[in-house]
Amino acid sequence: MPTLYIGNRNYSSWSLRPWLALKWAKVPFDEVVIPLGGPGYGKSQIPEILAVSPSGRVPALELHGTTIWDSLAIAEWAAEQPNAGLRPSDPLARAVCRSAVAEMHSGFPAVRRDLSMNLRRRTRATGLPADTLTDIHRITELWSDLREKYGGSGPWLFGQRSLADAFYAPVVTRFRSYGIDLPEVCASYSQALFGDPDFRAWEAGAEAETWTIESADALFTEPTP
Ligand SMILES: N[C@@H](CCC(=O)N[C@@H](CS)C(=O)NCC(=O)O)C(=O)O
Repeated sequence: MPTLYIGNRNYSSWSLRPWLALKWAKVPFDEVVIPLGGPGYGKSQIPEILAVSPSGRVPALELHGTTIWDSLAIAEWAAEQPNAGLRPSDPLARAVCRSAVAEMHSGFPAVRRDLSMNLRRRTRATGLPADTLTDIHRITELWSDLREKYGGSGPWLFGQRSLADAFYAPVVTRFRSYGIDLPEVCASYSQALFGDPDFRAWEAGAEAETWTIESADALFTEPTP
């Protein structure tokens, strides 16, 4: 059975993505949580992670003695398993789905910087910089566009659950954590994730964790003057 090494459920957005993809693809796997935030954190030098992931980052999936060490590679592997159903069947829709996933995997640096995933957190972020607002606008435009063009058969971006939903799941939770006002179509899309049984299992795990990362919890604790 494969083993997925992940960071804390409350904070590790890159871990949540392939974890959901594996669950949604119905791939059985063991999981090991390696807490982030201690010595070496932020420098890819956490010794417990280096012992299982050559990049010094989680997630990593160990499979028959081989390691897959990136969220997208693991999610792609999950999508390739029989009957995974994580990609639209139409080739053009599939290419659009890949574009959405790629844009998330390589983009939105300001949202990642300012709205760090923190599942337990509920606040209202004020005074966000222009580049963060630009990222938020692009994400809501993308979700609205996908829902309108491809979402007809269900509540997800491409109707049925896909890799795109796994990749944007942490962003859905960030908008809730930081009280970002969303257009109706995006608010309603978010409910699909909040009601998903696999996501809820992850969330329950995050709520049960007692580790904290001070730098993440400190975001927006002071009201902006
Ligand atoms: N591009 C990588 C990014 C993985 C990543 O940044 N993981 C974070 C946790 S969410 C990590 O391992 N950080 C350890 C550190 O910063 O030292 C992926 O997509 O898997």
